[in-house]
Amino acid sequence: MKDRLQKLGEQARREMAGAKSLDELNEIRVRFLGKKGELTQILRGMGGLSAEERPQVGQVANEVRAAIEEELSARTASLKELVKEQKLRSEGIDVTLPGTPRQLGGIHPLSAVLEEIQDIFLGLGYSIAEGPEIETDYYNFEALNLPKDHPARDMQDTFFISGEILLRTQTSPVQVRTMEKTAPELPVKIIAPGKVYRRDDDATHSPMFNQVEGLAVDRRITFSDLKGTLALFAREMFGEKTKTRFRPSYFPFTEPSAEVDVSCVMCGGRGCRVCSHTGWLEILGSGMVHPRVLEVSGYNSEEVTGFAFGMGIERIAMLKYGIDDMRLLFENDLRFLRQF
Ligand code: 2NM
Repeated sequence: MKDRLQKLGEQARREMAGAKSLDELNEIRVRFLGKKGELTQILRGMGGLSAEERPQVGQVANEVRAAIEEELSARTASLKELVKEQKLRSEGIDVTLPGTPRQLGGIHPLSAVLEEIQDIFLGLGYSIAEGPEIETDYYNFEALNLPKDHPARDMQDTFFISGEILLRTQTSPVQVRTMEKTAPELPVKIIAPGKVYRRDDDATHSPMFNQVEGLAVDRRITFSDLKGTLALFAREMFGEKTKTRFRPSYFPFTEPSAEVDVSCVMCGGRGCRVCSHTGWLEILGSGMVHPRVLEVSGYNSEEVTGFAFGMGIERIAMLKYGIDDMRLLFENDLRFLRQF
């Protein structure tokens, strides 16, 4: 019996040492040490032994059990270590692998042009002013020297919400609101960027577009200040060689008024398709603020003068980048946008 026990112990330890996994090890443990295990079976048979033999066999059985258990815990520890190592290896990060490329977005050409315009005027000491897109008839028209039924209202076909409420057709109402708030303090030097709305829709007109209007009000502001400011703007925006040309025009809120052209950005003034072979491109409207506009905004037009101008951002972007259809700027077609 002692012999059988010893052989059993050796066999159990050999099998345990060869176990390839914790599951297999557990299966071996059950087979040898479990309730129905072989060691237990032998111990049950001890009833038939003599009183002399029993303690001796019992001692051997305990030694065999202890030896098996020792091997079991040693093998359990080494298998756990193995599992941990495998896990670490499979979850490890190879820092030498190339990264996942990310799609980078870009600045929309309209935003790029708007930011450029803002930077130029911020550099000249102007502040940025904003106001509501839903306006009153008063701020959009009346305060700008456009009384009801004035024929010049036809210049901007307007979206009315009700008799007195409308979508602003220009950002000039922001200028009036700012002057009202500032008067009688001086100076006022602001640009007003933002969306405006007109009932227009073709390749060069959209019912919604973006404008930047500028305003400088102080004592002794002259038309020379207007010309110098806008000539500088044109050079910074379109390049050092850009020439400017001022043509007489009409706006109800300025007197005198002038349209400003720049030498063609495409051909440099020699004449091409973009400038209709004139060598010039119209970029903005401007003028000296009408005394009536200054008065309703809280200034004494005998002491205070000012100049103002307005331009469409989409038009500037189209000229700068050679875009022939304004709608491309609003369609979010990546094949178009990726070109900038
Ligand atoms: C333009 C052209 C000329 C303009 C006038 C004013 C205000 F409020 F001071 F009267 N703001 N903007 C103005 C003048 C706008 O856009 C083509």
